[in-house]
Amino acid sequence: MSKGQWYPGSMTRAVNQLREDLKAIDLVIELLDARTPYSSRNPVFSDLAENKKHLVLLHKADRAENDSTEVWLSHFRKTGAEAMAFSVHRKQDLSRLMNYLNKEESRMRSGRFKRPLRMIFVGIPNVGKSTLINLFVHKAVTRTGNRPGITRGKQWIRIMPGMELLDTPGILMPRINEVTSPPLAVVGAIPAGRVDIHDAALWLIERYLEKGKYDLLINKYPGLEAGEAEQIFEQIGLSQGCLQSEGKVDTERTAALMLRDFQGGALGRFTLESPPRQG
Ligand SMILES: Nc1nc2c(ncn2[C@@H]2O[C@H](COP(=O)(O)OP(=O)(O)OP(=O)(O)O)[C@@H](O)[C@H]2O)c(=O)[nH]1
Ligand SMILES: [Mg+2]
Repeated sequence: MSKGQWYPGSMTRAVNQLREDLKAIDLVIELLDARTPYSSRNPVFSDLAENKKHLVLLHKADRAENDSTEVWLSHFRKTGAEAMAFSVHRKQDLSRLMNYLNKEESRMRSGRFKRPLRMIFVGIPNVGKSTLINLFVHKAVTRTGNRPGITRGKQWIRIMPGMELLDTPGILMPRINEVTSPPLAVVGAIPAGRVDIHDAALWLIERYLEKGKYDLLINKYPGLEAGEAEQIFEQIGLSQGCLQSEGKVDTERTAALMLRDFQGGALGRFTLESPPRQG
């Protein structure tokens, strides 16, 4: 098995679990990382969520570039999906989401079944599922008891009258291949042990060069001179003191530092991929 693959067993288990959970769900809120919407999407999921009301949230939008997020939103809307940018750090995003949920809730109320709108957050690791659930838990009116038909141990959180959220997120494994693994490693969606983080860090430097945003790297790592990605990487290792005992640059430590800096926002707002061109 190549370094980047997930264990197929856990993937199958996760998918089966999600299929079970979805039976009770009216609205699926799919979280994608706004910096890498393509790679943070799992195509298996689209099949599972067929026939369900479905909202795409481009999450952590405070870390992505606004104009790129707009391009991604219109891309999703062209494919017929409902999509919204979101950040837990922006009050107006929460209001927009609440407005959307209220509309859905009143549709349920006036519909045939007259029951609460039930929803779930789904997404790949580290995309922000728990943070969003917690945000709603704080707003929650009550925690409701277990309901039949749902895996034992799970609870519905009544976040508003007529609106219930499953307290356990749907976890999707990202699909990992040559295209998706660098951005997924950069945003922290796959554990360092499963990818070559040196490759991911070089890939990241290339993206900054390609977009003419080298100044964002210099901001964080002063004194960097121009060069190829590998040379820049070496300079970062040297200047940040990521060295082995013989004074050589410690590749693993340098790469880990860069990914940490990116994930912590120290390398600025940056979108890692663009939507496929429409023909
Ligand atoms: N900048 C930014 N960071 C966020 C946002 N939402 C969540 N995060 C951060 O993203 C990291 C991961 O969030 P979690 O909520 O733990 O993600 P998760 O999807 O539950 O992750 P797993 O449980 O590993 O699957 C945390 O450090 C959060 O603080 C956001 O809107 N903006
Ligand atoms: Mg979580």
